[in-house]
Amino acid sequence: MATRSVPVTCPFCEATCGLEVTLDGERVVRVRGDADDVFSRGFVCPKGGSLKALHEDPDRLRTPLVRHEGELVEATWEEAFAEIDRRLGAVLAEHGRDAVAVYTGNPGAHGLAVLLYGRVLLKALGSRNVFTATTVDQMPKHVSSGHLFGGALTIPIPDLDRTQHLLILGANPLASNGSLMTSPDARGRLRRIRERGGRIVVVDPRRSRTAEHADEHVPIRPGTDALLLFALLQVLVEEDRLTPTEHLDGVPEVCALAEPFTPEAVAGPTGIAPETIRRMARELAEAPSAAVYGRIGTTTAAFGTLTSWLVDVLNALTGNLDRPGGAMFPLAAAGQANAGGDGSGHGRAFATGRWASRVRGLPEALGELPVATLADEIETPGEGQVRALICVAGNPCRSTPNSARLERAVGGLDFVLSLDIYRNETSRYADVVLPAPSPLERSHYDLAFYQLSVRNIANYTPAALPTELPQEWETLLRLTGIVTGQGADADLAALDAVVAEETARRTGVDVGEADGRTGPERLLDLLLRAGPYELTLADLEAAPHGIDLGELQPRLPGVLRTPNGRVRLAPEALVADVPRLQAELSRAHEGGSFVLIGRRQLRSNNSWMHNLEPLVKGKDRCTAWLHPDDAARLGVRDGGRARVRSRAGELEVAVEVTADVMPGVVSIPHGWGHDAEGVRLRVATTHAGVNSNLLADETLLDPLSGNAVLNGIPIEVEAV
Ligand SMILES: Nc1nc2c(c(=O)[nH]1)N[C@H]1C(S)=C(S)[C@@H](COP(=O)(O)OP(=O)(O)OC[C@H]3O[C@@H](n4cnc5c(=O)[nH]c(N)nc54)[C@H](O)[C@@H]3O)O[C@H]1N2
Ligand SMILES: Nc1nc2c(c(=O)[nH]1)N[C@H]1C(S)=C(S)[C@@H](COP(=O)(O)OP(=O)(O)OC[C@H]3O[C@@H](n4cnc5c(=O)[nH]c(N)nc54)[C@H](O)[C@@H]3O)O[C@H]1N2
Ligand code: SF4
Ligand SMILES: [Mo]
Repeated sequence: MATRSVPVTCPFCEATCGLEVTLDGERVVRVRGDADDVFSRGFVCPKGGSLKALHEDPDRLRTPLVRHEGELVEATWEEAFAEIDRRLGAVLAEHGRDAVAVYTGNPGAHGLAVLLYGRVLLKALGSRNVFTATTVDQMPKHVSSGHLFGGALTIPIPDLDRTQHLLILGANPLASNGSLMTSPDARGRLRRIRERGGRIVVVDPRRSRTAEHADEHVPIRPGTDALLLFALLQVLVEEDRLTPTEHLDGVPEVCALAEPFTPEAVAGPTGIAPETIRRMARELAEAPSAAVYGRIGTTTAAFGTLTSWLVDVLNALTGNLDRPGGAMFPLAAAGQANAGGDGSGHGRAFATGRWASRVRGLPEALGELPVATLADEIETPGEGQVRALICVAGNPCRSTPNSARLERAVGGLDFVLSLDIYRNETSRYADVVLPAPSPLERSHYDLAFYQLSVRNIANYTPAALPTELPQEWETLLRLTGIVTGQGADADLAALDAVVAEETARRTGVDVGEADGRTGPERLLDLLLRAGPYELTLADLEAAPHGIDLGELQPRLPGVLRTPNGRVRLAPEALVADVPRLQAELSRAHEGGSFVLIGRRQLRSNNSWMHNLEPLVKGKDRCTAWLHPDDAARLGVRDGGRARVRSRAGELEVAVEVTADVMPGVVSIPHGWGHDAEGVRLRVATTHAGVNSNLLADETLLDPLSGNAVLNGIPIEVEAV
């Protein structure tokens, strides 16, 4: 029988790999890496390979669900939208806009629909109670980048393909495939650094797979990376080894701040010997090119924003910011806020805290509030109390701190709407669930992640298969119609035309240029035309395996948007947080106490994709790692069980005894715990695991960004 192959871009992580999907009619024969993809060149990981399993998963929703006499039952789209109009309309009419909270999860960032039309809905809704997975992830990096460079998405990316020295803190690209560093086949790219004589150093409380493949693994006590980075800077200052990049303000100030953080002063809290820190600093300074790179382990931490800042301070003061082989600014083809401008780098001052959360008074950042306070906003009565939740492509009942408390809160809401492809731990509380097409049934362009890429790339792939489901952008527009009082049958074409007009106005391109297109394709065409390469969607359609726009180029100062067009290396907001860090120097560490960290896994994707047999088969991976010395002291055996307790909650978990984790540190992967009642995840429930976010404490935050502390949580451990 005749089969055909079509290229699609994998939407599951930040690597944007090209996949080759072989189809027989509408049946998927196989999925493999697309050897012709200009960026990934055939690389694929187990998750990408399971696209077929996801597409065919019988538990994946194909119709809306509406709660009827307490049960979620299948319904038509008309019934579902009528119910939303009635129930959401009532909450809005009675309690106002802030009574409706929105949570947007991670897959929302990996597709055009939610990126382009989610914001249309948010704007129409006008609620201040906007939450996303960003505050359990990388908000500190956005806030520090906003202060330093004037743009929350102006994030320097390690120039992986040219660097001769890579210092990685709290990232494990061999499992995660890279984050805030779009780099398909991160493993191959890292290997080539060593092959060309470069060096990789990994700072991690755990001997991760990336640490195993590095030149050096430096174990660190969780939550103390900012101390280490300040100490590296202190050594560079003391030894007169600074070679600052141009365009910097605040160099003397930041050097003065480093003074108390000597290697000797930080050795106790970090657990890293002073001579190791001195050697690390010298290697960084002496490398022909170097990039310091920090990720989840450094951002989901109490000093997340300071750590994110110090990563870039070190890059800037070693002359590696904005130079080949250092940390550079990508230039994306579409939608990048820092791409245009007059080249002067001038912009408005970046600010957070334009409003505060009602209950805990936590500052807004990037127009959202910390998800760690969502339960407070639901539980606490008063003007502005949250009474309804719209959850878009997210599973906060597994992915956010003290999820047991959040579940109780969500369970008590007047109305919950979930846009999700599964009935899972969060959508089981919904009154209405609206599904989306499978990734094979929608087009793809990675609007967000090409802005964070190690090469400049543009790749658009159309839907591989037709669908009977509405596209998710249409669903979001329909909801926009509902929250603006137009009812469930608003004219979608008219609404979409308004969105296109608005995009055209913002980008300065005539909307007529994209004639003949609708939906995300029209918006993308406009954004490409307005972009720095002046591409069109037709150009991308003519290049089904992508267009390589070349290696990263220096962009200072034009990439900046600061009031004086210079990098603000010592912004007041960050400087003001340094005394809190300094207090850590004198904090005694109790012997025998434990902290919890996570462990991302190659065959997992946060809290989902656990319903796909190819990814979960084999032995139970949701285990707690415990160091042999700790295990002996506690009387826990390999394969035995432990009870783990924190201020927030407790759980019981199978233990793996391994020297790959530091003494005093316990590592449990997040996103598991699929044995809840009311879910339809028949495979996942048989590999349920435990939910580590029962232990994560919603009161622990990085104050500058509102990001939750998900690594370095104080716990107690005992044998069961
Ligand atoms: N303890 C701990 N917690 C963590 C982390 C950690 O390291 N440790 N990591 C954090 C990070 S980095 C992140 S990003 C968050 C993720 O947090 P969330 O985004 O809340 O969780 P996900 O597990 O990504 O859930 C995604 C949901 O989207 C659904 N989905 C998938 N594709 C689509 C689609 O096309 N359309 C729609 N509508 N739905 C879809 C899935 O079924 C799933 O329910 O978790 C965070 N939580
Ligand atoms: N296979 C797979 N890929 C994924 C995901 C997934 O769930 N599965 N999730 C995607 C998402 S949403 C994201 S945000 C990215 C995240 O991508 P990464 O940031 O690379 O995520 P992790 O693999 O969790 O790596 C974090 C590392 O930090 C270490 N760590 C913990 N605490 C500390 C600390 O205090 N200091 C230091 N220095 N290290 C610490 C952990 O041991 C771990 O090795 O991955 C993405 N890719
Ligand atoms: S690395 Fe990421 S983008 Fe590439 S195949 Fe795997 S999940 Fe997909
Ligand atoms: Mo994430």
